[in-house]
Amino acid sequence: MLTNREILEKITAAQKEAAELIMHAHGILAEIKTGHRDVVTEFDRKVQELLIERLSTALPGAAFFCEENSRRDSLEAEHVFIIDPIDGTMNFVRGFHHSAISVAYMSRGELLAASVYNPYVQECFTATKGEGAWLNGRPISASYLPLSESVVCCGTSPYNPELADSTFELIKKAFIAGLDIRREGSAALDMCSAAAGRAGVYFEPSVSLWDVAAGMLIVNEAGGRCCCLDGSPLPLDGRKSSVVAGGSQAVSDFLALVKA
Ligand code: 2AM
Ligand code: CA
Repeated sequence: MLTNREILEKITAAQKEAAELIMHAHGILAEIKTGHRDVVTEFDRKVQELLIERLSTALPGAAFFCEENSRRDSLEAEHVFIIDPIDGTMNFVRGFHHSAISVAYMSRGELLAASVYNPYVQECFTATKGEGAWLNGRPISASYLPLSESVVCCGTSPYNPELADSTFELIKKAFIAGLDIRREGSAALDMCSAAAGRAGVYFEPSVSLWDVAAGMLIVNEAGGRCCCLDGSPLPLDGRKSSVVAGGSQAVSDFLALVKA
């Protein structure tokens, strides 16, 4: 049986191999999934296939819960990998160079190892349960600052434009209450910015489990807090949810702002 650290090593090795597909991608064609803002490319599928292949070899019989098509196994399996092969697909398609490969390992409903790798700047955010969170092997911690001294990362949940009014109202409130806002386009990397204390808070009104599963463990292990916009725990059963993550003071300030 592999330890959580050993599983993390298998994940990061597979991510770094798959990152070559992203870095050498050319002729990127976006195919529409649920709507014109929700797209996929052949590279999303190739990265996912490579990760499934490598991680199945590392942990035979493991289940997979992935963003792209085919694999949505049970999240209650003893060994399950939650994969977003390219988080920030629109950034990837448009050449913004801000996307990540996000992989979480969960066993019996508990997140135990996680890695988010941004190949453009070679930043690898990792965590194992109870052991801490790291950026390229160095420990990271969430911010201790209040919202008033925080940069706030936000997401706009582009696949749900019906949420736009409430989202932009909240973004305006956060801009006024905090230092400034950022909208960078990858939920997984926004979670890691919160874990590393770059952003005091990240929030988005609707995300999928594969967008944030790895980031959840990384934020928690960095001493931060993550929850839904109403303060309830983030679901791990595959439902979409809202998300708030960051340093505990800034998150509680932000939750008060949501209610105000
Ligand atoms: P993707 O790039 O893998 O598709 C952008 O707001 C971020 O949130 C990206 O990480 C994107 O993932 C994801 N995302 C955007 N809109 C979403 C929605 N309505 N529901 C779930 N995830 C969403
Ligand atoms: Ca995603």
